[in-house]
Amino acid sequence: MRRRLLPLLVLLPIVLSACSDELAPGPAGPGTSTAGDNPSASGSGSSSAGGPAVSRVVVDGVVARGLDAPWGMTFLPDGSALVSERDSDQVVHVTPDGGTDVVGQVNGVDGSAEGGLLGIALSPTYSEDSTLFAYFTAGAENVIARLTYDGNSLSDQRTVFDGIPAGPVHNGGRIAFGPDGFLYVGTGESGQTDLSQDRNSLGGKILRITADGDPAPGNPFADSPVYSLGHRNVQGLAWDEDGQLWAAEFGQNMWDELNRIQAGGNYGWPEVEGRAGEGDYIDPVRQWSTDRASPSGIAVSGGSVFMAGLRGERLWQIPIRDGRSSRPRPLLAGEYGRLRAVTEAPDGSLWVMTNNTDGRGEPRSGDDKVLRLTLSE
Ligand SMILES: [Ca+2]
Repeated sequence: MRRRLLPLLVLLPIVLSACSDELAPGPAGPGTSTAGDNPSASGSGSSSAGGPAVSRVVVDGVVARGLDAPWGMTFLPDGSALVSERDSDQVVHVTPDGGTDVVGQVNGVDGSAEGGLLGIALSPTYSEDSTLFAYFTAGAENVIARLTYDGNSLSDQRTVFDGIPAGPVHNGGRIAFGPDGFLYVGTGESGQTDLSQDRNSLGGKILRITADGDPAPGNPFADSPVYSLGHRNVQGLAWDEDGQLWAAEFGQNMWDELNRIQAGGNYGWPEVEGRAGEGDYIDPVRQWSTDRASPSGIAVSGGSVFMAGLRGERLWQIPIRDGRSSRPRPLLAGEYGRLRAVTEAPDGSLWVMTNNTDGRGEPRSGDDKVLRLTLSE
């Protein structure tokens, strides 16, 4: 079993607080100066878009308990889910009635701090190919492997994509299949900020690839997996009902971002953080001070983006309509601690994963948990 870097974090809180996205909120931490739960709207694409389609969000219970630093989640057709554990390298099958069974381990995971076994995504043609994709840190790089999940256990692991820069921080890690059937990958700049504007680096990007790891046809730059650039650390990817991709990323010490992604778009990092109003870079649709969000996973459901916050310890609901957003609303604030991911279940409920056992939170009884939320108008 690999050792985590908790002792290092304890010894070096000041150094790491300047570069880590995922630290729990603390006194005099960065980004604590803004007032209230009033995230800033950007100048364009963010005016009132009417009332939220979903106005009632209710915690309908705890689906699962006892997970160890869970990170990624993907649903099976039967309404159960697979969950990845960052530090144990295990994949856990979670059933709606509370069952948790380890179905296997991903081989070759070698990461420290924010690295490890990160995002997982079921093939959109799972019923035919029984395939699961996993993004993980393998030493100096992050890679994507495909594995067979036959309903009981994992096997036949094969790396299909590699060379994504890795580090103790900013590993990105979310993977998700888009409505076009291609795999989208949120990466981080691994602490090397100059990678984000370098089109030849895979760091600080959103990538779009085939299931075999090739650049997807129609990508904005010839023979490149790069779909958008100028990102810092993308861990949230989701599509709305119009097929528009939304992405969340961590800011450094000022502004976390929710972006509406355009192919070939440049989102500014490290030249700008948050809304800049400079024509060369696409501004975020919404931004938050980092202590109010530090966003990891996102989902779109019922006309809203839902965004899980680590340091912010809340789930943000951002109503969207026709690509525009209206005033975000904080949910679950402080009630369950750090939140790592949110995913829409086949039955329309939202499963929200806590993240208090990753060495940076304060585990509560039963942590980490998967919560089930129901939405209604
Ligand atoms: Ca930006």
